[in-house]
Amino acid sequence: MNPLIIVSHRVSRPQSSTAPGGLAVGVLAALRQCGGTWVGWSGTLADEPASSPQVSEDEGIRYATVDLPHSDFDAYYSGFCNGSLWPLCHYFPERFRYDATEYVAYQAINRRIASAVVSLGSVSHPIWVHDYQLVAAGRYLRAEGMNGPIGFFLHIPFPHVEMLRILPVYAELVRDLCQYDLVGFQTEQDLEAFRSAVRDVFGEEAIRAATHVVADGRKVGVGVFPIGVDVDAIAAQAAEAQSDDQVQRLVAGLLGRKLLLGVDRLDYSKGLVERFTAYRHLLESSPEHLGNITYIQIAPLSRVNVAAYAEIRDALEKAAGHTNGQYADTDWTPVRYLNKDFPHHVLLGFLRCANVCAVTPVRDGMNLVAKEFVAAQDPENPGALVLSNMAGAAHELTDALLVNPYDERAVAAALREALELPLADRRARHAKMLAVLRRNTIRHWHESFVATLRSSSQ
Ligand code: GDG
Repeated sequence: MNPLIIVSHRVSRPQSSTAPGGLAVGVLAALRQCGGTWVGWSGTLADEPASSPQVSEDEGIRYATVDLPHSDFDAYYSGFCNGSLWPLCHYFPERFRYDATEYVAYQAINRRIASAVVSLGSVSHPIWVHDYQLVAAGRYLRAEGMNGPIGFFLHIPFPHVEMLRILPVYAELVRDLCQYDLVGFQTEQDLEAFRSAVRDVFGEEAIRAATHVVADGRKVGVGVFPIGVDVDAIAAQAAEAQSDDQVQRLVAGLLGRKLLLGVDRLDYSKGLVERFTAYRHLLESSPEHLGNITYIQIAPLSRVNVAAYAEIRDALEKAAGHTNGQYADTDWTPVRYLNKDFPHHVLLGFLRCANVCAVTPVRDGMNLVAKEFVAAQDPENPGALVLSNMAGAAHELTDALLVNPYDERAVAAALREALELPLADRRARHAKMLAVLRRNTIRHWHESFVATLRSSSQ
């Protein structure tokens, strides 16, 4: 069986110091289990980068990385990817902007990464392209003669056509997605939204079947593949991390108080400003909790060159300062807001210590932190999960305390309920959520996608 080629914007090695992200966590788990080659950007920019990739091997995984050109990078990454597509897919039209030259740069980078794949010479190997940065790569891979099955998985939400069509080139984007043999989404809602776009571009006759759409006579497989986690590995790492120095320092710093934890890339889609306000409401409305809880928000910086991200950083610093200014005491800091990233096993150790985990994005494809929290908990005395109903994970983790993240008072009430939840209730909810995670692990995610992809071209 031909080994798999995985393609994503950024290749991130297990020991690299690059900013963390859900895609890297998922792709690495898939490659560790089934081997193959990971192709993408090296993280380096150059004036005239070589077109063929640098290939190396590490722990059974082959890495093929290319440098990208200075000239196109900003327009591609800060521009079309994170100024147009990211806000569009997360339903933030007010943050959306469009510049035709950025779209040209997007295509140029997609072509470059596709050429790197082609230069590996494995023309009939199955190729799995990941995420919104590389929608157009499939078109170039086909044009350059790759003749194996080519699949695409979208880690983030797919917007309904009524939102999508504010993008002037939306029809081209939908056509590009229809160049793949299989297009996968996190939830049924995302797939349904994709169908709305295909219907708009290709007409009603394009969407007669559940498992595919027909675009200009081409059959394109479609499916829902919710990303999962490796439950046993997380449980083991989280338990082992209890002896880690950073975890012990965190626990010592709590002085016996309950821990409310949030772990999110610093991004406006993660609902952090709303969550900080909700926490404030909780303190205002529950004097009995004053001095008894500490909210630690870990928010590693991401996309630091995009203006919207600097804005949210400022807003959060103000919000944390405001709450601490009003409520802090000589021996109590109500919110601790950390703009830094930690090794993944340390994070899992933190997640295990949390009494309550707040995962309240205003829109999220899946959200792996919610799943990692459940897997990291001690089943005998588990914490409680407060989860946004706008996260893909809410479709599976229905035994979390589900909230609308915009309803800040309701989030405050859910946080209070989570802090006060009796042990029997916590255990019952946790057992049900763990069972869901065990049915849909990370292995199931990539195996089912790749099996469907391999069969799509037979
Ligand atoms: C995209 C979609 C979808 C977080 N802080 C640190 C760190 N992390 C890890 C977490 C988790 C991952 O990064 C974040 O994953 P999420 O799923 O929460 O979010 P995105 O990065 O936005 O991911 C998302 C995902 O893709 C997968 O399909 O679920 O909806 O937006 O694993 O633990 N890791 C390290 N240090 C940190 O400080 N090492």
